[in-house]
Amino acid sequence: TKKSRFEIQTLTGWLLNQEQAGVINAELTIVISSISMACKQIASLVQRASISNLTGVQGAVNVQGEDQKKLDVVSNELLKLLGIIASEEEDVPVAVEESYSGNYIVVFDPLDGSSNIDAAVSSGSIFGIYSPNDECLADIGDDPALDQSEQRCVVNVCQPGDNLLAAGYCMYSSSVIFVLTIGKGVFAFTLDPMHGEFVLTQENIQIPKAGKIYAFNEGNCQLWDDNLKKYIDDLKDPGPSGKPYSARYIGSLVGDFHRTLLYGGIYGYPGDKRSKNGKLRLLYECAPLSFIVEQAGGKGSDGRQRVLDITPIEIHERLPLYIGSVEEVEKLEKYLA
Ligand code: P6P
Repeated sequence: TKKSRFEIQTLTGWLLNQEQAGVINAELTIVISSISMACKQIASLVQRASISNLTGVQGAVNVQGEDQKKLDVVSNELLKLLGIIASEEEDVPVAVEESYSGNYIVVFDPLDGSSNIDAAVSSGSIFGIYSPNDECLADIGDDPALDQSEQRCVVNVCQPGDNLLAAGYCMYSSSVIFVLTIGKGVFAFTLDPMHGEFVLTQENIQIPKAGKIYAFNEGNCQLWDDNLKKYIDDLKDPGPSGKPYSARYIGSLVGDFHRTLLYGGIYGYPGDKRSKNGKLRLLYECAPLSFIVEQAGGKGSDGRQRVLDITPIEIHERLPLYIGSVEEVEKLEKYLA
């Protein structure tokens, strides 16, 4: 049924309701609202990339050794403007002084899947929000490379995903969708281009308990553990239902995750002989998405343990990730046990 325009709830309105209900405080409302503003700007840059010559590489290499795309750099700068620290595009956390002394730490991947933008395939920004974990300050590392304030940041940033206060992503696809959890369910807001506002389009998203879609890059299968190869082969066996699983993989984590969240199934980026911890980053990819999927009744695992139980040692550390419907992730874990 078509909602009257008075029933349509914007992200801003929804956040204010959560604040009035005491679920979040005014500062967290501002941080999330600011992130959504940055995502709107990134969305318009992504959608006009070919027009404004923002496709292609920046000519620099990030700490990951990856060619920074022009939009990676621009997106990172946009989010940093919000006084945010710990980004995939930064070697060490950028402690923007006023934000550090603030109450929240935001970790983010400013533009995941940016290599897809030149072909107009979905991409996305991923973020997680922590409060500074004061007891961490007691054991500040003594890495001479970091000055005192950065040391405090590094120690503060390395918290288990269970400490997340909020997490979300903005997917830049056929529509721009801001997905958010503040610990009480998962909500999706679609950008209405007519008004430039994110409007609530899905409440309390629940991932199906099972789903017959798997998203793995099978091009790497020669590098995989034999048990994992057996798991994937068994998905292809039609079995009594007469229907094998479907393979869907767009090579963009946010797009593959969002489809898994709504349709069910499993996304996996395994460790392999070349990179035992796989490719994805624990702090700003695996943990925020695992918080979201658990809030939607799903599961995020490294194949053996719950992602949200793991405390990062280093901010860019990688982790194998298997995430999606509980039954699908648990089935995989049995093969890897
Ligand atoms: P591969 C994009 O570079 C990314 O970080 C994720 O968005 C995506 O799921 C994965 O890497 C794709 O990696 O090795 O399959 O091309």
